Amino acid sequence: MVTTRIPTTPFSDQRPGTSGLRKKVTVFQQPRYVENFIQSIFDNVEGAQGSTLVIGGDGRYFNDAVVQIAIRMAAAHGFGRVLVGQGGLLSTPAASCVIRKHKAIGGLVLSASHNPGGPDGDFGIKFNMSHGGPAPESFTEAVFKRASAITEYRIVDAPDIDLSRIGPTKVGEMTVEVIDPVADYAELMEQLVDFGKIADLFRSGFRMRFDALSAITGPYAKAILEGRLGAPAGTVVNGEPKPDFGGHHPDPNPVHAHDLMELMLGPDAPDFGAASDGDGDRNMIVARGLFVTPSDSLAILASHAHLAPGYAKGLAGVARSMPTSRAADRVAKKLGINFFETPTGWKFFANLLDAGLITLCGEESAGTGSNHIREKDGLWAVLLWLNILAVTRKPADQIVREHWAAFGRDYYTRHDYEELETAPANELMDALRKKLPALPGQRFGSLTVQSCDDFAYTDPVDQSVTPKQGIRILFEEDARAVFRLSGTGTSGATLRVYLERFEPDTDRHDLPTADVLAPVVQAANEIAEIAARTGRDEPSVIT
Ligand code: VG1
Ligand code: CO
Repeated sequence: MVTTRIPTTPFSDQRPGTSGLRKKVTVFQQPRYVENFIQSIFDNVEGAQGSTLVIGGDGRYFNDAVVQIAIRMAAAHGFGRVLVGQGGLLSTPAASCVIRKHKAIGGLVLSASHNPGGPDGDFGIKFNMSHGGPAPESFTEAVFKRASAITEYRIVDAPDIDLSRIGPTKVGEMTVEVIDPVADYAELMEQLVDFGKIADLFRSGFRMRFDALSAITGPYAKAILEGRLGAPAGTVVNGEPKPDFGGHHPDPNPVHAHDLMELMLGPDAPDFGAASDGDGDRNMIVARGLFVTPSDSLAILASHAHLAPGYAKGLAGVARSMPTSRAADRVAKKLGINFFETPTGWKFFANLLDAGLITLCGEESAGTGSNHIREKDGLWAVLLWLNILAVTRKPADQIVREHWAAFGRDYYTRHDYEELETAPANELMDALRKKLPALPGQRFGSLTVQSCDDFAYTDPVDQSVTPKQGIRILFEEDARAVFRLSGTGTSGATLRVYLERFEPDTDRHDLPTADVLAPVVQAANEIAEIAARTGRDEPSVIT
């Protein structure tokens, strides 16, 4: 087999963001763009010779072409074996599971997650390390550095692999094994949650809808919920992964999963509703008549996890990303376990999980996970909820209300201002940063600023410091506003404003979220001068 060294010149925009490199498909389709980035990753993988590499993606447009390129480049780089999901598919959590189980050196996960797909949509490439989790900043920065100075990439001349057929094929010295994308993952789930009890629940007439949003989780949810747990056929809807996700945002939130929301808030709602995102690592949980915020879901899972076999011994600790509501903190305190607050992005949880400091972690953006892998895991969260419902036999909304009664309720919303021009968005953040020293004590409407800062994180395990991870403003009235710019968008800048207010009084747990948070929204808008600086009166998306 002939390895060819192809001369190339760098692209200046290959710096990975919150979760890998994400760009428009048309950007990735430029000649040498994919190859440059993959070579830059491989050049930073230590010990690649003879090792196992996992490759798979969420099936979006361009997935199949990039899988073939990656296989040919892996052979040229000296990997011994590639494990690739059938059809080039692997959900992000399944990729993490496969990397760990088969002791791979890492994995290429092809996805732009919740971003839209199709020829005019987005594509993405991320690298996961041997622990199964996203590469840390030190690695992604090294990749960027390499990509900025790359002069050649290596590739073998070989025909495309038939990805539809499970089994091994040789590409030069390297073996490519096409694997069932669901099997290893399903086996892991069975060790963590009580399949027998959940099957009993379905047998008792319990009904749910799982909306896969035409993305990767369809095959996983069908195999596990309908295949293994006996949920009636039709429980999983939009279960066929499509290259353009049927034209929708595969983002499981009340806005983009509106069909599910409508069903769950309507008169014919089943007992439980759930959805997942493009690459299967996010989850949305809806009780009958009640959307469960991801922040609440994390807290509820933390306080009930011991009901599932995988967590029966209790939790070592819980971590949440900084903008996630403080609901999980209260659970950790009550349980007397570790608690950590990390920057946005799953990569910051890996060290805590590896060191055994935490067992569960989550983000406000619908990501929840545990130490079973090193990624957030959409279907796992749904299964853990089902386990809890199966053991308690309580309706999901009752579980939520009882949680609020015990711990208080954190009203929570996020305002996203999408596709802003980059310069004014950066200026808004800079201006806000400059204001911080003068803010404490100032009053905005009915709220008074208690403290504020620009969040910097010191990793408790390796002591690495990550500055500028979002500006947080705490009000004396137990409210909080957080501002940060998205690191996953592909056009212009997206400003995310996270707003919350704590309400301990049970009599005030059934108020409309928008009403409770109106003063916080107003204060946040005023402090950051959002309308004046962005020219927007309204956010693009409110979740
Ligand atoms: C967003 C979310 C963040 C999440 C990241 C990747 O990042 O806010 O919580 O970890 O997406 O999720 P940002 O930088 O745009 O706010 V996924 O499911 O898109 O891989
Ligand atoms: Co995702």
